[in-house]
This record gives sequence, structure tokens and C-alpha cells, in this order.
Amino acid sequence: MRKTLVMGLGGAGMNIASRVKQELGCDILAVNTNAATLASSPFDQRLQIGASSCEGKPAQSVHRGQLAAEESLEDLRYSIRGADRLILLTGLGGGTASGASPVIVDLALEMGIEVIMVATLPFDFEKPQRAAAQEALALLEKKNIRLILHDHAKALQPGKALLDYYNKASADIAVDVQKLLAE
Ligand SMILES: Nc1nc2c(ncn2[C@@H]2O[C@H](COP(=O)(O)OP(=O)(O)OP(=O)(O)O)[C@@H](O)[C@H]2O)c(=O)[nH]1
Ligand SMILES: [Mg+2]
Repeated sequence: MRKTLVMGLGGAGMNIASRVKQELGCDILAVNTNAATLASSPFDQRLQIGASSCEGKPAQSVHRGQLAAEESLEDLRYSIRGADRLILLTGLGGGTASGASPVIVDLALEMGIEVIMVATLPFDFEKPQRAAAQEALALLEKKNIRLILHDHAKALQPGKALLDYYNKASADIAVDVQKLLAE
């Protein structure tokens, strides 16, 4: 049997991952620069990255997210070892998500792990996040991975609360993960 590791990366990635955990009951590795978010999360496996570059706080830029993953490369390697397949859940646009995910993908590929990334894209009104997501996507699209994208901008309807979109994306991604786990 193939061994699949599900990872929730960054704040959105961890929120999505908790829904996936709730619905599918699978083990999840939570990865974030933000120590407080990790500490209050429901995951058994947690990895703080970039303790020096981010000092336990949100990365806030693609550059710092990248530095965080590079700084913690050996911890990441240790945490994903033994998996044949990585399902990486994240909300592109965040510093951690956009900066760390290309580094984590490269590490996994180098270790011979198949990578499937399931990511949300920011709303149009999140201008800097949208730019960060595009920057990350330009890198990720060149890599030998499967990318499944859920674009918040395309889902936008008047009068709906942000949380409704987040919940819908999380529910849709739980379905994606269920299908992937059944493959
Ligand atoms: N689906 C979903 N999307 C979210 C959620 N929270 C934020 N987002 C989206 O995800 C993007 C990234 O936000 P975060 O996850 O907070 O960013 P991060 O990866 O933690 O990066 P830093 O906070 O800079 O360390 C945002 O721009 C939103 O578009 C959530 O709970 N669910
Ligand atoms: Mg965050």
C-alpha cells in the first residue's frame, strides 16, 4: 500500500486541513511559521518552520516564507520521510504558503515522493496576496506535480461572508482529498 502524507501548510492550509481531518479522520502534518496557530491546532503532528527567520510569527512575504522552509529543510525532510505521496493543502497568497510550498515541493520530489498540491487562490480584492500567489504559481506550474486549484475570486458572489467561501472551499477540498486517497 502506498503511504500518503497529508500536509496543511500555513494558516489557510491548516484550516482546510482541520476540515479534512474532521471529515476523513486522516492524520495530518501541520506546518507553519506561526507558533501560536500551531500550538492551538488539533493536529498530532506539527512542525514550526523558520524559527529564526520568522520568530514564530506569520511569514508575511513570499521571501520570508521561502527562507523559513530553507532554514527548516532538514526538519521538513525528517517529517515527510517514508511517504510515497504528499498531498499538500495550502492557501496560496500567504507568505508561508507561497514562499515555502515551492521549497517543500522540490524537497519531496528530490526524495522521490509524488506531490499533489490542492490550493486556494486569493480573492481579487486581496491584491498583494493575489500577486504572491501568481509568483508561487509560476514556479509550481513548472514542477512535476499535480495542481488542483480552487480560486476564491471565481466563487465570489455579492452578499456572502468570507467565512462562507472558506467553508465551501474546505468542504470541496475534503472531497478532493477523499478522491485522491481512494486512487
Ligand atoms: N479556504 C480558506 N482560505 C483562507 C483561509 N484563511 C485565509 N485564506 C486565504 O488564504 C490566503 C493565505 O492566507 P494565510 O493562510 O493566512 O497565509 P499563510 O500561508 O499562513 O502565510 P503568512 O500568514 O504570511 O505566514 C489568504 O489570502 C486567503 O485568500 C481559510 O481559513 N480558508
Ligand atoms: Mg498565516
